[in-house]
Amino acid sequence: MIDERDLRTADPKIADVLAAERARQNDGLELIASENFVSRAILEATGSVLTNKYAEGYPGRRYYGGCEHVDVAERLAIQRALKLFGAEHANVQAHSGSQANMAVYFAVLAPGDTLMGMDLAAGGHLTHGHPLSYSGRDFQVVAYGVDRGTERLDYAEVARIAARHRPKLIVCGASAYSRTIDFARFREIADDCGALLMADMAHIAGLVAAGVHPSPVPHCQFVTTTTHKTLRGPRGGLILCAKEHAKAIDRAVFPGLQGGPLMHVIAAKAVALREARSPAFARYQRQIVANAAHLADALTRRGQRIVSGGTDNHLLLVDVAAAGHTGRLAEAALERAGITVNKNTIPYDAHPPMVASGIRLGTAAVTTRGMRQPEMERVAEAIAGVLAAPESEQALAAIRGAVRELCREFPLFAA
Ligand code: DSN
Repeated sequence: MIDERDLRTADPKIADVLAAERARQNDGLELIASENFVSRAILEATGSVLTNKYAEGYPGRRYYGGCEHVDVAERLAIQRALKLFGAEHANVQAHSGSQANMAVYFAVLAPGDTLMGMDLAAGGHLTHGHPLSYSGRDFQVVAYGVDRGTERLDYAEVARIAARHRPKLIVCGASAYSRTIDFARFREIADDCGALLMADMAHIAGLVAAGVHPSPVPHCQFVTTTTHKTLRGPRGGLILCAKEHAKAIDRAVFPGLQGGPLMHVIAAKAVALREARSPAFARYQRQIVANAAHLADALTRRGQRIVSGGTDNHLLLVDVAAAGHTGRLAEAALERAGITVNKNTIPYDAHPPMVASGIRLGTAAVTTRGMRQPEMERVAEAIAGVLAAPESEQALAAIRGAVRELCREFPLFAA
């Protein structure tokens, strides 16, 4: 028989970690743009007996016996992903967004081929060709950024770079870009230079599912995403592609990159993909965007400079260097006030990423708690207060109190 003791009895130290993290999440303002809080149903699936099961292969074609139940979960996850995003093929096994991206590269590129992606410093992602990631090591990388004046994508410049370097694959999508991405325009650019197109929609997948951001699916041969950001599912990856690439993608994931899929996570992905079809989820996504717009506006009214002047999606970048700070200092001071953000480079940043001139704020997690525009006003007041006195322990303690009060009005967990 299995050890039936609960975690508190079996391993008090780890139980303490869970309890402390639960309290941190409940009492603090979570503004990290890539984080969210999953439903109880998703937590239940993630912490389930499905973690015990090996299922290498795909539904109906496994290398292990006893897969009849996990097959149902994986098939449901696939069907729901296809329906939600209107795609032709879905692979739900990628353990993460990074591995989803890797699978696409391995499916269509050979070492030394040219990959074009958005520069990390301009808002892209490590896996879009950064030299410290596999994507920058195995391929010839060409990067595009944003326009210095508008701090937005300059599609004419992207087209010029693509025409000059003729990449085999262009990656669009970003980790710190607050404006709508024109996927149709990217497809024209890719077609003109003979490239395939991949969108990494990890940040905006929930918005896309709800029709709040244009979908990359009709325009891209490949779309990758994580499932845990605005999509509000378990931590994991997902790949959508055109039928003609289905076999290559499935082979790249397994046996190319991964062994056994995480069936408990796949079951939780299925739950999340079902939740994402509900009218409540669409309302939630609209509120995320309204909250981000309000937060950008409220911070601007309090003298902060927002990169590109605002936001169209769930995130915004605040240029804290404009007020004489570094992102590192701002992140640490906000943390002391109970507000979790991450320092982030801004376009053409003079500082390296570990220092950075900006902070990135996202509204997906606070919107899950039920916060709306009036609360964004209070959040902006708290952030502006911290940035006005980042080294005053007294000011930070007072703001910490106000943050705790706000969070207690919007509890995350039932008592
Ligand atoms: N680490 C994620 C983010 O914070 O944007 C991207 O993978």
